[in-house]
Amino acid sequence: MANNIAVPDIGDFKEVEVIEVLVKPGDQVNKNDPVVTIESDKSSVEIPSPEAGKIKDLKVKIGDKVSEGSILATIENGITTTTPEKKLEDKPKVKVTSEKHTKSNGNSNHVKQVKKVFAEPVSKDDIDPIETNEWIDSLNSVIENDGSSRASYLLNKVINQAYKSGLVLPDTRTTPYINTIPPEAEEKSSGDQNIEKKIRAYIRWNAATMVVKANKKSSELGGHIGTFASAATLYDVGMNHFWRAKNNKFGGDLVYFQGHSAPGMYARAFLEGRLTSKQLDGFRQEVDAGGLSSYPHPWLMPKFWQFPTVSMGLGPIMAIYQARFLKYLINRGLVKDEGRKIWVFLGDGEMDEPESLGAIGLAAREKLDNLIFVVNCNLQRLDGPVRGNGKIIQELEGSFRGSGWNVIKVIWGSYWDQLLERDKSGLLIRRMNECVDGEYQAFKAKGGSYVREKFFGKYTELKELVSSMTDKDIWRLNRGGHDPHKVYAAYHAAMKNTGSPSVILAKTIKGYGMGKTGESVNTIHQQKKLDEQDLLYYRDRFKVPLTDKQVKKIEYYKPDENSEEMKYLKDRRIKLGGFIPERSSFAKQIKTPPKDIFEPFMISTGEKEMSTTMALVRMMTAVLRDKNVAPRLVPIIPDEARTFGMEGFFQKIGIYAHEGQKYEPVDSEQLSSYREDKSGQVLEEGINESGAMSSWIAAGTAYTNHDIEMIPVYIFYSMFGFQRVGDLAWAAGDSQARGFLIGATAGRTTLAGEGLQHQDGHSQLLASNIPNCISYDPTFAYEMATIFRDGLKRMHEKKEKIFYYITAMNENYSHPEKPKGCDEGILKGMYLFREGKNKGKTKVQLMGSGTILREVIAASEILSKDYNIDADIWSVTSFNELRKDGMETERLNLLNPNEKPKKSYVQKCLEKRDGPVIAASDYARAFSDQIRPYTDKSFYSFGTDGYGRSDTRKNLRKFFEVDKEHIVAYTLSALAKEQLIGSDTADKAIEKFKINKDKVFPTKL
Ligand SMILES: Cc1ncc(C[n+]2csc(CCOP(=O)(O)OP(=O)(O)O)c2C)c(N)n1
Ligand SMILES: [Mg+2]
Repeated sequence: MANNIAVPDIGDFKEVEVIEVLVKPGDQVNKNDPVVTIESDKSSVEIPSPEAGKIKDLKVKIGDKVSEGSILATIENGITTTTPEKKLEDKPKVKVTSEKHTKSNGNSNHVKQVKKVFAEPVSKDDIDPIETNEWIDSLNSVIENDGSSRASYLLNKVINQAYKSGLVLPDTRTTPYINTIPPEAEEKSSGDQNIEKKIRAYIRWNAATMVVKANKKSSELGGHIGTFASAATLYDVGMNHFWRAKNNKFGGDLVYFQGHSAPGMYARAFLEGRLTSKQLDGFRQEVDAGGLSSYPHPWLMPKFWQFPTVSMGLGPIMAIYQARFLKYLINRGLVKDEGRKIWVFLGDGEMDEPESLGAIGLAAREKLDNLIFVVNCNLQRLDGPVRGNGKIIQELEGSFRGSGWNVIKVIWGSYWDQLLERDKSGLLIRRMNECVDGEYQAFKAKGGSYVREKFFGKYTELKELVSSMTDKDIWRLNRGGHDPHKVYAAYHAAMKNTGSPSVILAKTIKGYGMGKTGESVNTIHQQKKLDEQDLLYYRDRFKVPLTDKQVKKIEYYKPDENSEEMKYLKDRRIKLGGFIPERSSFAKQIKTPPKDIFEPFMISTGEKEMSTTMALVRMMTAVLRDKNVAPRLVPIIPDEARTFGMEGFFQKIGIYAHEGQKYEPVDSEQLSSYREDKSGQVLEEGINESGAMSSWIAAGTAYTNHDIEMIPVYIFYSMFGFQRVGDLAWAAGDSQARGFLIGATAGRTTLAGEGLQHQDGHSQLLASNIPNCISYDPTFAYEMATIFRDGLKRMHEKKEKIFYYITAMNENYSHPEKPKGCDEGILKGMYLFREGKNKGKTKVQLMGSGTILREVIAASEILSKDYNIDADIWSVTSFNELRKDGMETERLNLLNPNEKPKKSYVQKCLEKRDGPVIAASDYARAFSDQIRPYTDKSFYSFGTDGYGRSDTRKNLRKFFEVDKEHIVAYTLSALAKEQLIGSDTADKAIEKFKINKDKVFPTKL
């Protein structure tokens, strides 16, 4: 028996056109296979078959109008429901993730049994200290007898009861200013501390000397010494014990190194034998081959660095989305879950960047337990203290705990343990709590007696506590971030934490070990010189086995290959799978989808109007039918799917949600219902361009970080693209990310009715500044299709180191058939769209890009009809690409004065053509002006310089003088100036079109 396939609930839409029929009688279809595509004036959506079976009859053809309930086809061997009311049940049951959940908010640290509660000092607010102690004793006894979980449970119960009784509870965002992990709960390292100490000393030495040496060569060169000096232990413990490299058995942990600690990474790679002393000598001298890049730049050292981090704040947000993307790949079944971690090293000053903290909520919400932040809290940034009057560690603890992170504070080193143990009154912790960072900084710059007086000296009991210690002993009281035991325990706890991301807040000293010249002083950040005395001090401080003579010659130190240090260092890395950092890719290419997928876009749309955005979305839908490409496509949208007509993707491929969908969506009856799924494909980022861009970078670099080629397509309001996230786009270029950025609603007059903050007249210019960004501003669907397919081929099949920026518009118009032989021109940046064929008439070359090409075409018709002017019309798909070709050709010619000059592509196109060039776009004039030098013809640019404003498209084009009337008038004026026609004709046209000569130039309005 045959059943009907009918149009389900499609919301408010009626009489929607069928634009594709995807089945024919006799076809065998599976449930959910698309049957037809329908398109409203904004979006297209596929209608899936509600059951498996054989198509019997087709009831519609292309061009038919359908509404809810219209019969599309009949199908045999199944039961059809015309409305997808059972859809929710049809779907695989939403699985609530089985990710093990532990309490967050700082309660989830994997520490062993906590044995004691630290005492509090007697307070004047305590009206009954005996009673207070009874409570504390009770707690201690529960911890001892029943364990920490039971103690937490009881406390939570008591707190909840207190809330119910209406008590105002103390702010618990922060914990006391002591280590999160008590000494008795620390996991001990199995490493040989003596050897590790020596290795660390050599790395410190080499990192400092490479900076000093570079600076000796030229004061323009140098680098940073103080930062790595403060972070050396944090890195070394990771390198010796935790970070697993990528190899054929394991995908590798990903480590984001703090940008200006790069010398430390080079210094280690030198000991590992991966870099030579000659290469170290070339630090920051990158112009000739063999030098080392100033900071982590994959573009400059593509086999070494993985992540560009030195623009502060980008590392943390990119890393969060990296961790999220790894979970996405796992949940979509594209990579194995191997327990890989993403480690991120950050400065405490860097945490002031809004981007640094901006996405920590997402990390907690998505339960990114594969993510570990290490914030090096040396209390200083470039100019001075990060929080002189406060405590950065406490502040960050509050922010991260409040967001649901697992916070591990590593404040005090082991030498403090016994003091804390002996501090029965709690006064030491009180003193630790009350000192501010400005004081802590000074304590480490001014010596042991200063600390005795200013820190311990405040309370007699504390002075007493350290009375048997010498000033040297007091000076030796170390900070947590310099104590390998404490760091090891923290890393270990972070590695074991599940259900939430972890942050380690490690207290260190900037310029550690540099003595009076550097340690903890405000000027250390920029110190790149060390004189002989400083170097001798540094050598002695870390016991580097170099003679005075060697120190004076600023030699590197590398122990004998057979030394225990070298064997140990290499052995550790072998055990951890290889070296870090290292950048490689074993990803397979993706075969470009066949041309016929794009054929529907090469023919005229006839009367039917659509926008280039709709055309692109249809292309993506078509590509999703290609089995090779479909799983690799990553559509990324910042809360604008409906704006761009992409809501059809919700049902088709689902929205990624790590916990699936725990609710029945309000629109569950509808075809484009909001479907979240654990294996969903769309990254719906919400109103969050920086996050969306970070997702795009993660997906665009999956070929190296996860050895799988992905095709991210990020669609956004073009105004909120490069202008908003320009620095991330720059980092994407550096990272060699591959994929498409789609600036939708582009153009200053195309996005009508929105206004100054929305109308983009310069994103193309911003894109043009990124060297490996290929950008296009197409007008017609066939141009978009040609560009999109070529992009897929160049990036994902040929693996070129480029990414694409394509502007798309929301203006609906009909699209012509693709003219013959224009593929090359479309891709190079311009082609002859239509030739003026009236021999003998005055000639002009009209150029247009994006939507303004249509004004140009209309202008050419007026010019021909009313003024007998014959225009050749050039569709310029990329002024940016034309300029690149022009620059290169010009340079080549200037370098070869004896040779016959080569011709730029613009010149080749125009040389046999007559008349001046009139170029117009929906962008600032500088966009089309870019090609002015590459033709010897007179050249006039028109564009949309100035702030946008809300109005109709027609009025906006008039205002910016890019409508057909202005193009006609300006063309006539230009021809008059060239003395090709009389100036009266131009003047009369200005009058005829009512062009106000007194109007102020738009940039001034
Ligand atoms: C976006 C950005 N702004 C400014 C800088 C310049 N800069 C480099 S390091 C630095 C200070 C860093 O302090 P912190 O984050 O505390 O790192 P530390 O060196 O103390 O570990 C500044 C301002 C930069 N690299 N990026
Ligand atoms: Mg700092």
